[in-house]
Amino acid sequence: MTEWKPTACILCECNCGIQVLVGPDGRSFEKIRGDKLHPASAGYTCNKALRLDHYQNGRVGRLTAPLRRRADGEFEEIDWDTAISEITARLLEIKLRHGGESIFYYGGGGQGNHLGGAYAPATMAAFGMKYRSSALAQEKTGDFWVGARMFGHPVRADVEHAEVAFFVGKNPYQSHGFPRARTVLKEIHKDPARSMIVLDPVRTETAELADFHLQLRPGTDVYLLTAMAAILLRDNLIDAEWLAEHTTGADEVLQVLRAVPIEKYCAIADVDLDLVTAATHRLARAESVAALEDLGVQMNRYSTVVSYIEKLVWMLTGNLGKPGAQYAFTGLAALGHDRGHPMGEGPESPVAGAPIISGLVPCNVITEEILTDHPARYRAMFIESANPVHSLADSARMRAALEALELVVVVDVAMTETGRLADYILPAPTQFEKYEATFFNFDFPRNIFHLRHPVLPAPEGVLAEPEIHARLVEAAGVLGEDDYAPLRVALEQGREAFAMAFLGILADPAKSKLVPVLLYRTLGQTLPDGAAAAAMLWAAAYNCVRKFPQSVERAGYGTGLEAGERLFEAILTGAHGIVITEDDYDVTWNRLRGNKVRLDLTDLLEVLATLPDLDSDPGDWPFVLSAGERRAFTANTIVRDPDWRKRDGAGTLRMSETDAERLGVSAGDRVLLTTRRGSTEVPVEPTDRMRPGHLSLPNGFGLAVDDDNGKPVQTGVAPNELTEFDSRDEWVGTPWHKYVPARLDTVTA
Ligand SMILES: Nc1nc2c(c(=O)[nH]1)N[C@H]1C(S)=C(S)[C@@H](COP(=O)(O)OP(=O)(O)OC[C@H]3O[C@@H](n4cnc5c(=O)[nH]c(N)nc54)[C@H](O)[C@@H]3O)O[C@H]1N2
Ligand SMILES: Nc1nc2c(c(=O)[nH]1)N[C@H]1C(S)=C(S)[C@@H](COP(=O)(O)OP(=O)(O)OC[C@H]3O[C@@H](n4cnc5c(=O)[nH]c(N)nc54)[C@H](O)[C@@H]3O)O[C@H]1N2
Ligand code: SF4
Ligand SMILES: [Mo]
Repeated sequence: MTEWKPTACILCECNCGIQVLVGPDGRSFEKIRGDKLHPASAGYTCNKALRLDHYQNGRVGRLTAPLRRRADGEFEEIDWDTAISEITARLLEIKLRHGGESIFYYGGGGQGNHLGGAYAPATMAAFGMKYRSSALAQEKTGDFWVGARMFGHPVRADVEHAEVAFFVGKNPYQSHGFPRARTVLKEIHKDPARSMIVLDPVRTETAELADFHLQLRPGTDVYLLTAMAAILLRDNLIDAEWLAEHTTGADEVLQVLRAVPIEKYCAIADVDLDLVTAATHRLARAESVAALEDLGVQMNRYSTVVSYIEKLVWMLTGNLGKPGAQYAFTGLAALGHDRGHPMGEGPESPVAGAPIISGLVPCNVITEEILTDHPARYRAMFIESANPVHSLADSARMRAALEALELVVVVDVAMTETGRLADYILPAPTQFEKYEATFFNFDFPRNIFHLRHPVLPAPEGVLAEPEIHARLVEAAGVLGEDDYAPLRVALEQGREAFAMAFLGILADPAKSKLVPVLLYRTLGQTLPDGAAAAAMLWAAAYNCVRKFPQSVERAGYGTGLEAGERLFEAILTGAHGIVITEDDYDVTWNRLRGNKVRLDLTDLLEVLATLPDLDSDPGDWPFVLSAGERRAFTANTIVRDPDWRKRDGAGTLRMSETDAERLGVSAGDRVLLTTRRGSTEVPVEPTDRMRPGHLSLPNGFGLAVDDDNGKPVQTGVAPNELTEFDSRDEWVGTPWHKYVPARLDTVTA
């Protein structure tokens, strides 16, 4: 029992490799350390990984039997056969009456678990489900859409090798987003030849390490970034030759930038013109700039337009396809890929007619798709590994929407805010009790993948997601032994024969969507150590070889059919994570549409050309609330046990010292925080890091967990009790959680 086992931290998209020492009780993590053998994190972890025992063994409301909600609202335990057959019957019945497209799929994985969600498309196909979404459609779809139109392939920033790191509404010291973030930030800070530029209204831990902190007025990034782009043009810092070689549409962009009132825009953003100029010149002088934008702008005014102008700033300075700049990455899944349809020409949601980006319905329109008489409204929801009642805008409205549905099925490890409203909850093993992986693999030039092996046995009564999907698909009557038999016969002759038989299935449109379960029930059964859930990765490995043959070859897997098998074998056995592809920086150009970048997105340029003066009268709402900040002890709602936090256990409202003084409150005092949507009491934390007029609440708080007497106790404020579903991006519908108009009142004790 006392041996270090490799796995990964599941609390953010970095998924740092860790090793755990399981205690003599066979279930607790006695010790956790960074895994030096992990190819990306190389032993690094942040403070959070070391407290993962609270996810595994804490007071979380763990579920170990399927639950069915009774008419009186209480849950009762049922056995798996009953759960699967009842859910199947009800889904089929809804399909018969309203069509499978009235069953909406949500989720499919949080920060550490995407393998189960990879099997969900089979369930969707079995019941005719058509529409889906996930948390990506409340943060990243604007970025994906703009990226798809400009590049035709998702790109990422090589912060590690950049001369200048440029962070726009991102605090990597807390939120990470690239490997070994804190180490890399400190390296840049210490190196006089490198610089860091940060756009953030808050003096974050990252801003403190920066050479240029542009501490702008919240929600004004579009002005500041447009001014920066205009300064590039005004001061002759644009490499016209490079643009002519690698891009189209530069002239249209430059024409708009020529007319920008630079001084006025800096004044609107409330940042000193000289500082903006100096930062822009530093960026333009650099050999390489790596830019990361995140929620500070993606959940804020002009979000999609900001995603565009942010990319123009580093494109106009030639920062693509070279070390330390942006690159087009490989991967086992097409995460972040979008077709880049012009607005109105792509797929749309059935009721609201909202654009579907990267296959995802905007999260903020989900309630509109349900709370209506429209005949095409969603009637049921299948929610896997997500907590939308807590994580999506306007929790009260989300609860009303779930209650209006005929059927809600939730797959989770614990009782959650969303689970409480489900008709059925199906319990899954934790991420340390099963094979698991994520598709957040964006590394470059060596991209990695980590199939984590279970480090603990699963308790009786839970079923891993791939098994749940297989049972549902079989119960729906679309797959059975007759379908598996020929594949099993082929398997006996070897993988090559299996690959051939499998290709035959892909040619049959009715069966091709059921591939995940077909693989799971055939190839999966032959994989060692119960690794059936890895079966999908066999197809993913082959797909990776097909899409990136040279990159896979360079990583040492050879070519053709053999490369697919060798890559899959390496994934299966590489318990510490492995390198899947190796590139050179030039390859980015080959991956772009037409090998060029399109700079002129005319619809978005039009917005940049006609930015209004900022409205200055805040009316009843003198504060801007940033609802959902990443802090030292936040991790979405993955760790439910409140005791996991070593600090900030209450989840304070941060505010400027000036505002605190004016209100007459000091640290720990409670105030009444009011938005258009709701009111709540919260303790304050005055700090000189905040601008006057700006407030910040942490994310991931407000979860209710039973205390020792079985009484649910809520810790902190659930941010989305305060947010509105219709406060959102004009283009792709992402929420403006970082720009919530708010008011504060003192409360008398
Ligand atoms: N500790 C921790 N790390 C996490 C997570 C977690 O829950 N906890 N969650 C993970 C997930 S799912 C995600 S998506 C990422 C998100 O990672 P980030 O986007 O980095 O996290 P946030 O703290 O939400 O927002 C980033 C910054 O935006 C700033 N901001 C607010 N308003 C504005 C504005 O008007 N303009 C600008 N320029 N900035 C503004 C905030 O002050 C904040 O510092 O973090 C991941 N990592
Ligand atoms: N106001 C506001 N709202 C926000 C944000 C914000 O900044 N402000 N941030 C948003 C962002 S960027 C994101 S990404 C979302 C995240 O929100 P969600 O996508 O809802 O994801 P999580 O909070 O990570 O919840 C994951 C769920 O998975 C469960 N789980 C854990 N392990 C497993 C497993 O192995 N199997 C299964 N089936 N379930 C498991 C957990 O118990 C939890 O219920 O929140 C968003 N909401
Ligand atoms: S929370 Fe920290 S340790 Fe865990 S994956 Fe993210 S950066 Fe790594
Ligand atoms: Mo996120």
